[in-house]
Amino acid sequence: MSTAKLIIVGPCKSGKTYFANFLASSTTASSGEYYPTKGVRILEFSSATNLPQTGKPVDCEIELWDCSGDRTYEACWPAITNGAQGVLLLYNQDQFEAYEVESFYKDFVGKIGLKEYQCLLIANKKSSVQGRTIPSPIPNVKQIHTDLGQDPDYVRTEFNEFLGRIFSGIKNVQDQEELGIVGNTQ
Ligand SMILES: Nc1nc2c(ncn2[C@@H]2O[C@H](COP(=O)(O)OP(=O)(O)O)[C@@H](O)[C@H]2O)c(=O)[nH]1
Ligand SMILES: [Mg+2]
Repeated sequence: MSTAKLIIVGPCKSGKTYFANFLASSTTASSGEYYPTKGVRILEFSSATNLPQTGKPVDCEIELWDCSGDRTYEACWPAITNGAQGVLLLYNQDQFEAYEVESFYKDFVGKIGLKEYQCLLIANKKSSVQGRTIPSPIPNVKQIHTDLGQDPDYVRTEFNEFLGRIFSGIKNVQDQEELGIVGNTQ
């Protein structure tokens, strides 16, 4: 069983906690009330994916850190990002500022040296209005347009593909380390 630490972050009230709950349990319930996340909340769940190159199935254990986008908690961000292997950067496609998304990218992806493939941009929609296609605020980073009410299966499929890319990256690093150890002992 492989394990990964992922973070979900983005502007406040975009639907991160709702989205995280869906990923962790595949059920969603909204009372209509907004309960801001205080700092961070960690969800643990398992999932299955396939490695992109080989198609090899992988059972994975996910630690999903649902991080508040409120800058009040900014001092905690280095502790939250420490050791993360992937970031879901979620924003509300009906109400967002591109500079805010860029700034989360810098703080959560750039600062800890993650590669572009380790981030998934999620242009989320939680209202019943017609969806739009938004150009990615961060070039070279994959973006998906989501509406959990309309197409939860699409979200699950894209998330599993993201996991495949993350676990493939983790495996490559492990293989390199093992080669290094073997190389050093010869
Ligand atoms: N019906 C519905 N409500 C949503 C959806 N996403 C978020 N909400 C509601 O919008 C509010 C803010 O969502 P939340 O996930 O707490 O935002 P966060 O601050 O980004 O974590 C909450 O009242 C949620 O229940 C959605 O896809 N459908
Ligand atoms: Mg939240």
